[in-house]
Amino acid sequence: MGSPADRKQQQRESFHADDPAGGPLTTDQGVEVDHTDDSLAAGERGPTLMEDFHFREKLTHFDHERIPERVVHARGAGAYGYFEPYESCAEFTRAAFLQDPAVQTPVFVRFSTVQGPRGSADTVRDVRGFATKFYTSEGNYDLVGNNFPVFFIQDGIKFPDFVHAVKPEPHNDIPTGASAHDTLWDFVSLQPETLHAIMWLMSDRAIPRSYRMMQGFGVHTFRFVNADGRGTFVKFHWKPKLGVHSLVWDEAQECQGRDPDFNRRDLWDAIEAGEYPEWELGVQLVPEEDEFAFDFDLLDATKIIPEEQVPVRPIGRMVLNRNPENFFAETEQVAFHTGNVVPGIDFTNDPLLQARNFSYLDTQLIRLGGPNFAQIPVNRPVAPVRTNQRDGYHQSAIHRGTNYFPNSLGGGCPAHAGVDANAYTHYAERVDGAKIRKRSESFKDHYSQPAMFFHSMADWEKQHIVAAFRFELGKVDAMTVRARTVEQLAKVDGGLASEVARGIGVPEPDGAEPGTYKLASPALSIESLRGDGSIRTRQIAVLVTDGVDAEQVASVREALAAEGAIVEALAPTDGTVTGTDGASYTVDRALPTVASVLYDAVLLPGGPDGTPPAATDPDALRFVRDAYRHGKPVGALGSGVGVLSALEPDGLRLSTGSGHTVSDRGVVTDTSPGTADTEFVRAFVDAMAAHRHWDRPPVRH
Ligand code: HDD
Repeated sequence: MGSPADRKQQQRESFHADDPAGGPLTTDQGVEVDHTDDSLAAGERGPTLMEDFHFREKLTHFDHERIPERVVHARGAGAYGYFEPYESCAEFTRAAFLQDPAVQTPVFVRFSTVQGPRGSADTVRDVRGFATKFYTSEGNYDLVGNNFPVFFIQDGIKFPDFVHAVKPEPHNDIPTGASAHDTLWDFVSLQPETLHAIMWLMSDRAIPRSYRMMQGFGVHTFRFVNADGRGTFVKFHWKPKLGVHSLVWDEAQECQGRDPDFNRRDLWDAIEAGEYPEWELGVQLVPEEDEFAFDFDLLDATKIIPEEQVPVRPIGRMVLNRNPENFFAETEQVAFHTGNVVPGIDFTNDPLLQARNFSYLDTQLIRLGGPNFAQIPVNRPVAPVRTNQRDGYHQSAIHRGTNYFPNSLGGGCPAHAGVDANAYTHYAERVDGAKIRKRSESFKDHYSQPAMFFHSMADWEKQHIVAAFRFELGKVDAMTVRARTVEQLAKVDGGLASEVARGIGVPEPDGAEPGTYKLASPALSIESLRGDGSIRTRQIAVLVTDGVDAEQVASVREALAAEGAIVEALAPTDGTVTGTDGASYTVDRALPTVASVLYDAVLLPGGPDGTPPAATDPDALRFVRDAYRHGKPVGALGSGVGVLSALEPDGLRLSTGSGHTVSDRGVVTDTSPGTADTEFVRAFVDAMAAHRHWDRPPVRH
């Protein structure tokens, strides 16, 4: 304790509401209660009495335990951690938390999906929120971003329209957590400014493997302001140390049933295990004089600045190392607001950002029930707060003294900060214009960047995008909407439009041209974002049964664990299996309680009697087939290799060298009996580092 990063933790601890002395149950008024299992009644079988104040208080409190969920981003998971800059950014910004590499700033981050309600599944196709609250020495700074760098609309006045369109349809509240329905695509087909974000939504970015493995973006162009008052345009990027990895659509859908908490659990477990997720903060900086140097408008949130044009400069790193102690108190009640800025960070006239600066404060008032939500522990700055704001619902402070400015009776306190102090000063941007309700012409190219995105994808990414469009539009009942969307896609890329059209029963567009923007931005492909190449925290399933070569399992398990992977032994039932040497081997989980979609790779050990241990168990066979179909690494040793013949209907043509390791498109085998050698382990680790193997026939995702 004592480092700047601990300040938030110390503050939180002062709010802990547990009674170390362990006294008896009481009412809210502190009256001790001896019995809470039966209500007070007139006779053993008689009616409940009104005077049972304990019953009434208990039920009343319970009835009020829920607050309105967020209108968007309702489902989320959060964690605390810290941020530290690599070096001083004083040249560009005076923000205190970006000055000194020795100073850590506490943070709270909440990741979320957008469309679904609080109880919806994690692995839906959706944007992910990536909101960071920096508890800086100069007050709270919120970077309320997403895992896409672009948004669906250009002006916040359209936000209610967009959200109404994507949310479940009003008559039947269907679908939950999904965009594959008529109203969203109706909106998209009529509103081409959505197309760039839609391309991201149809890509694998919309089904992240883990919150720990996705990028984050501030989306808007913001403004850094240095101590001399000089402004620099800035775009924020978070880059995960573990690289960017995604699920396969078929797998994501199954995951929704097998473990609706897949991403939430993954974040929680990693932090509990001390595998702290880490991101690098990068900035794209554009001098003010270059405001018009681009063929798009910097104020348009449907555009990126290609990294090849303005490189991302790493300025610091963030580590999440502490789970919340109470989901409701912290993750549910955290209140983000784009308007929470600190000296040195300012806005631009991006009309989406301007609207957000209104909306977030407004939403917290209804969601958290009044104007005092900044007093909730998770929202409290660690910087001192001195205001003349008073009273209101849920006021928890007992203010004393004067409550107005200027005053003499309170000694003039709180006084204005001095001019040379660290007060927030708004950037003195010159503004001159007629009042007008009109979109700037510079916002009107809606096709070049979606085309650039598509052209920047690897072939497998393009295939996934086509499949996603076919899936989504295939769920749309109105054929007019399907056809109109394809017409829009034709303006992005004729080939894409034709391929989608062929899958959804609408005519291929006439004379569709390939996209006009031929430039590619390789940095957009997941291929370029593999991280440090490690397999840390990847989950490997080892399928075991009685007769398994226990020594082999133990050695390979140790080797993989040394690489930071999490290895679990799965068997048809819980308990133990008996290994070849007669010793018992502990099972981590019973197969019926898990599924391949919850793991990153599967390993089939051998048994000396020639019987592949997994060969006879239908759950195990399904497990292996699913892993293979989803492009995951499959390893097999000794007689375990025999199980892979079950994959022949899925297109596997197994080439096994005798007695040495063969690695082919993520299938790693070694038929020799006995302990796995280092060559096998290395090949399996490499196959896992690649995450998925898209070149397997047939691809059905
Ligand atoms: Fe928003 C929540 C991100 C546009 C209005 N938004 C919310 C959250 C994230 C974002 C991550 C969840 C915060 C949390 O975890 O509590 N929103 C974005 C991004 C946008 C964006 C990256 C575009 C660049 N949002 C946007 C617009 C508006 C809103 C244009 C309204 C004009 N957003 C809200 C909101 C929410 C919200 C209604 C719901 C709950 C909340 O704010 O606290 O005010």
